[in-house]
Amino acid sequence: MTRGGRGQGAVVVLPRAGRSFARGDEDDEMTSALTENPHVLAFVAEMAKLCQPDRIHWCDGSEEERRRLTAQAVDAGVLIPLNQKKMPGCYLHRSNPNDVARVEHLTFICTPTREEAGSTNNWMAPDQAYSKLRGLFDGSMKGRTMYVVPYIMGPAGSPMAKIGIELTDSIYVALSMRVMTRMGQVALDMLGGGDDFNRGLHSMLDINPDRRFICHFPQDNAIWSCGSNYGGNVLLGKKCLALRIGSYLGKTEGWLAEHMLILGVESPEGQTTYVAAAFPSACGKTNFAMMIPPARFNGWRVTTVGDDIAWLRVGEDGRLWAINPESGYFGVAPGTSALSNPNALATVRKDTIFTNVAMTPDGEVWWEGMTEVPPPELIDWQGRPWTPQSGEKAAHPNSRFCAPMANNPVLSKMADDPAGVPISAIIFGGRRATTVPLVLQSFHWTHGVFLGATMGSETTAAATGKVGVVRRDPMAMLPFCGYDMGEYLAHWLRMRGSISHPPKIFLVNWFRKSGDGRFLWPGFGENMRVLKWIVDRAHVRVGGRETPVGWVPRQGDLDLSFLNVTSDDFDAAAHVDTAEWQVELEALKEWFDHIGPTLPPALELQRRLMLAIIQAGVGG
Ligand code: OXD
Ligand code: MN
Repeated sequence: MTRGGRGQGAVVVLPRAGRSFARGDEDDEMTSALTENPHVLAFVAEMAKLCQPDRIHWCDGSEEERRRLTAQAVDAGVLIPLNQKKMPGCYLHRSNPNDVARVEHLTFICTPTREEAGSTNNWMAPDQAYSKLRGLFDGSMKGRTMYVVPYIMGPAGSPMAKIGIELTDSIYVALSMRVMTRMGQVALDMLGGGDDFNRGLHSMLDINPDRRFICHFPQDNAIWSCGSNYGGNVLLGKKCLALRIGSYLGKTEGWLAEHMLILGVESPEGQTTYVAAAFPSACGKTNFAMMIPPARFNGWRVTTVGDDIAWLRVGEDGRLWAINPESGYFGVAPGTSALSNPNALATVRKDTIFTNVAMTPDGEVWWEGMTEVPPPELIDWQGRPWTPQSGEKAAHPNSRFCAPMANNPVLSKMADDPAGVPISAIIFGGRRATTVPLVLQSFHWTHGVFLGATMGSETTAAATGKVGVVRRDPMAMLPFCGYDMGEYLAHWLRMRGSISHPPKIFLVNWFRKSGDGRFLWPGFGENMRVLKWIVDRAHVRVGGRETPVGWVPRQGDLDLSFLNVTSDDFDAAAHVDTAEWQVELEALKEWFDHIGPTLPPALELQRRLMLAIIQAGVGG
């Protein structure tokens, strides 16, 4: 391999005779790379030798490159231009109908031993995974371009940021990574000559579920993904690096990679309090992160730092500081409306790549829940004519928007700050029809970790045939923890030792129902009322009532003015029913047994303590 000076025709000649690769013009035989970093060049050369692409394109992340790749994607039918007058820079991608979501059953943590991956992950031995996938990658990019996508997770120059290089044969991935990450030359500049970067390899192959594998090698800081072109499986910076590999790095380096939004709550006096919140996938994280407070909260503002992922480190001041490693939103489209999230609608009006939404005759987008009355005719997510009488969904239920965070009207001015923001409160949220009150504050860190470790959502009849079965999703990390779950919870407990000013921890549940099946709480912007109590508790300036399972607000503690909720409904939403909690705490034994022998004893003791207190009839 040879190379010249950067910007002066740097050349990378790969072992295949006569092949050399470049920035810009892919047909040029002798062209330049964007870096002299020998580790990066060796990685690209080795993977190109395996995958045998016809061309290699080094992404520089420029606007000019975006325009050129977009035009190529349109020519190739990968992107469909939307109405450029009404939605400038917006495009629609239709995925293969067999490839519309993350595939947890095909996602593997490839640690040397099964125990390191733990009882909640699929495991494959690294040698076996590499050899199986090497067979699939062999020659997989013949006739295709390999895009070299250097990217930063986190603001450029942040001590909390990490660098990745994703090699992919998907132009959709290259363009989406430019939205979701700080991509291109900026990442290579930050890396310099270093070797500390995530090595990601992705090939769509023939988009066949039989050849679909998402493999993580935490010890190698590597990800190999094949057979899919769906965001969560292939935008390797997101779930794969920022959460699965990130959580492993966090354990070994003493920080936390979490499935959490980050928002700022600005008071009328100008004080901003930062909050991180974990909710399971598709439970309204993006809506919460962009919330518009109700009219009653004149002068209050919520600003978004991130909508999906938080990296948290202890600062020199002993507080927990968070960055959002992403620079865009890969949000679920259905249900996003002027009522649920006007800021998201504004965000996706330009420079957005939509996947599997429906298209109006005028070249705009539509999805279920966007408007109360659907348009009379549409092209559905599979490109077929659709009318409300079709009897099928126009947009796929997991259709997505991929939009730059810079478009968000309520983007926090701290979203790009390399230092991150100090977190005063952590919220865990599940979807529970019973038992879990509207909001609960933990007594202390260990109790808070317990609440996070046991959060869950009830399955619905439609999904499983069994109502009321709780799927536990600790810290909303069940599909995203890159190592053993018990060790992960132990890491959370250990972190307390280095946080001298820990955030307060809360559990919320917007989904509690009355005996006759009504939601007791309106949700959406009204969640601001709960958020304000949380912020006030974090600053120790509002009251609450102690119950055996945590602190809850009393009627007067939460601002309920101009709210269409009866005081009976509020009481029912906030109620701690000790009989229900007894059942809950007893049922948790099974979940803890499932986590296995690495479950921290402190969490089992916490369970027994709460149970003993309830059985003794104390409080309630
Ligand atoms: C998810 C997502 O599945 O953010 O959690 O896409
Ligand atoms: Mn998510």
